Amino acid sequence: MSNERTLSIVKPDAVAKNVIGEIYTRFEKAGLKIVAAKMMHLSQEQAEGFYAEHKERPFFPDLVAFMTSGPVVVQVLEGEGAIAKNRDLMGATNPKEAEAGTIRADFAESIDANAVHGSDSAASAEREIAYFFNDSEICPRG
Ligand code: IDP
Repeated sequence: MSNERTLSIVKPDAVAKNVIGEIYTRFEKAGLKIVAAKMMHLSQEQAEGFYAEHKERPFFPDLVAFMTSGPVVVQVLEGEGAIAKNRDLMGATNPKEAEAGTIRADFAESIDANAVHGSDSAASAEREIAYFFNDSEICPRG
C-alpha cells in the first residue's frame, strides 16, 4: 500500500455534538496524520459543487441543506492506504448498517446526518482535496 492523502469532513451534526476531538483521535490512533485542517460554514454553492456527482439524486436538496446547516471541519489525512483506512474508520453510509466501533455507528443518527465524509477513491481524493485546499495549506509531516 502506498502513502496516500484523503479528504475528510466532520459534518455539521458531529460538530454540533462536540465530538470533533473524538473523531480526530480515531484518525490519529489509526496512524493517519492530519496535514491540513480548517473549520468553515459551507455556502450553498460550495456544498452543491462538492457533491456535484449526486445532483440528480432525490436526496441532493436535503444533503445540501444539511451540509450548510452549520459549521464543518475539513481536513486532509495522510498515511499508508489512507483512503480505504478512513472509509473503514467511518463505517457504512447508513449508521444503522455501520459496524460497531466505527465513527458512524458511534456518533451518527441517520443517513442524512452521518457525522463524516471521506473520499471514496484516489480520483475523488485528488478532486476533493483541491476543492478545499491549495498546496500551500497542506503541511507534509514526513
Ligand atoms: P458516503 O458519504 O458514504 O461516501 P455517498 O453515497 O457518497 O456516501 O453519499 C453522500 C452523502 O449523501 C452520504 O454521506 C449521505 O449523507 C447522503 N446520502 C446518501 N444516500 C442517501 C439517501 O438515500 N438518503 C439521504 N441521504 C443520503
